[in-house]
Amino acid sequence: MGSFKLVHALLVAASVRLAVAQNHSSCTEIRARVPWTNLTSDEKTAYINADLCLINAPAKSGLEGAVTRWDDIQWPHIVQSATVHNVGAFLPFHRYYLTAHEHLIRTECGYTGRMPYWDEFAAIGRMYDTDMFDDQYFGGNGTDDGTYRVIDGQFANLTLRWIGDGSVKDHKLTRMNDEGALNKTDQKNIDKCNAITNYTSAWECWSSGPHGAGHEAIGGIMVDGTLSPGDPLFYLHHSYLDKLWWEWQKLDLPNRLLDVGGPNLPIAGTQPGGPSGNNGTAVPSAPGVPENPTKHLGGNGPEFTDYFGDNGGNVTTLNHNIYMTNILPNVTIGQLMDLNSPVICSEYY
Ligand SMILES: *[C@@H]1O[C@H](CO)[C@@H](O)[C@H](O)[C@H]1NC(C)=O
Ligand SMILES: *[C@@H]1O[C@H](CO)[C@@H](O)[C@H](O)[C@H]1NC(C)=O
Ligand SMILES: *[C@@H]1O[C@H](CO)[C@@H](O)[C@H](O)[C@H]1NC(C)=O
Ligand SMILES: *[C@@H]1O[C@H](CO)[C@@H](O)[C@H](O)[C@H]1NC(C)=O
Ligand SMILES: *[C@@H]1O[C@H](CO)[C@@H](O)[C@H](O)[C@H]1NC(C)=O
Ligand SMILES: *[C@@H]1O[C@H](CO)[C@@H](O)[C@H](O)[C@H]1NC(C)=O
Ligand SMILES: *[C@@H]1O[C@H](CO)[C@@H](O)[C@H](O)[C@H]1NC(C)=O
Ligand SMILES: *[C@@H]1O[C@H](CO)[C@@H](O)[C@H](O)[C@H]1NC(C)=O
Ligand SMILES: *[C@@H]1O[C@H](CO)[C@@H](O)[C@H](O)[C@H]1NC(C)=O
Ligand SMILES: [Cu+2]
Repeated sequence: MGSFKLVHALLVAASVRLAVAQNHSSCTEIRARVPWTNLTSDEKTAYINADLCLINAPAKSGLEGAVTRWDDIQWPHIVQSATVHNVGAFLPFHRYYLTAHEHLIRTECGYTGRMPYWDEFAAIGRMYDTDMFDDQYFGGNGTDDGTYRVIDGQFANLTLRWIGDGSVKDHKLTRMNDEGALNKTDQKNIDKCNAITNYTSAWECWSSGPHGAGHEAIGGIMVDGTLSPGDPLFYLHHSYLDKLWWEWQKLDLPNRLLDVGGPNLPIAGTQPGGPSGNNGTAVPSAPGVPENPTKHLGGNGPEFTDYFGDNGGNVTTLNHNIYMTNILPNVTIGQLMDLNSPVICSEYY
């Protein structure tokens, strides 16, 4: 087959896949997202079991080094680490990433309940007034023996594989709780971000404020910018952050369904692997996190920039391509702006 024909066949195959996926999620019934504490105990158990199902299922991605389906779902975040953080696509990418995880637990692990988020605002000053960290659910803090390994709960001794450069080095799930970090999502910080009337400044407000709250309150793997989805709590935290963005959008919905912006390449020096972040200096690892390689994946390689779709510019647009490896089809940011529209089809309560 000539190369033109091959490309054409690939494009046809891609567009058919996209159509099927969109038909599949035509959004006849909007799915609810509720605080973890509002799930019924049956839903809580089913949700934990669905994540365990991914953890125990063999990888399907074909990636060298991937052993489980949990490794597969961590991969989109690793392979694009420098392309989806410190950029305008930060929030849209993570919105779609939540849906990718939801898609896997529903279609491959039989989860039928509501999706939980961690209500971090409600947890300020009483982080442990919840059953979330109990033995039957996510488990608690890491050990105090200097390894910070999680040794209780349903994810005790969970083995993770990827490190930041996409190579494999087995390590255990770690946590190092810092309850005070939840204050980064207090009323003052939420009000500050909500007072901003353009996305270009608002995304930075969440990124530098409330985003840190849940990551740092849990600690360990959760504070590693690349590897954090290794902790099942990641999805509950990012769902809370996504809710903050959606609540801001709803303050002026018609305009904010169309408002994106910000750089489409990481701000220089903010991310290893980014345009000038990759200056040969390894970012020091947080305690309990595997050694952080100098070079993270993503950034400004042609395999990413050719597909940005931002009309050749350096500003993130609605046309920007969001990539979920082979878990869900590529979509544009425009398709992710409305939480109630077919691709996400969800609402926060
Ligand atoms: C998707 O749904 C539309 C409208 O119902 C239909 O015309 C189309 O053939 C479907 N596409 C696929 C790939 O099933
Ligand atoms: C969690 O563990 C870390 C490190 O072992 C420790 O500094 C911190 O105080 C612990 N937090 C709680 C709430 O026990
Ligand atoms: C986790 O590993 C520790 C140390 O190897 C071991 O003592 C403990 O029994 C393990 N826990 C589970 C639930 O596997
Ligand atoms: C966080 O807020 C709580 C409740 O308002 C307060 O008790 C605590 O001292 C604050 N912690 C930090 C680190 O600011
Ligand atoms: C966006 O909002 C920020 C903060 O309110 C403001 O400083 C900036 O000028 C605004 N940018 C545009 C393009 O309106
Ligand atoms: C895009 O590039 C122009 C020209 O170099 C620069 O003025 C602008 O600040 C850049 N925008 C972003 C979001 O990086
Ligand atoms: C390299 O970048 C890091 C941030 O990623 C910065 O802290 C460091 O100072 C830079 N080093 C040099 C030599 O520019
Ligand atoms: C999806 O996006 C990725 C990276 O941005 C690109 O490499 C890939 O070819 C795209 N896939 C399709 C089917 O367009
Ligand atoms: C969650 O539970 C709280 C406390 O019982 C209740 O006030 C709230 O309405 C519930 N929310 C949902 C979405 O069920
Ligand atoms: Cu992330």
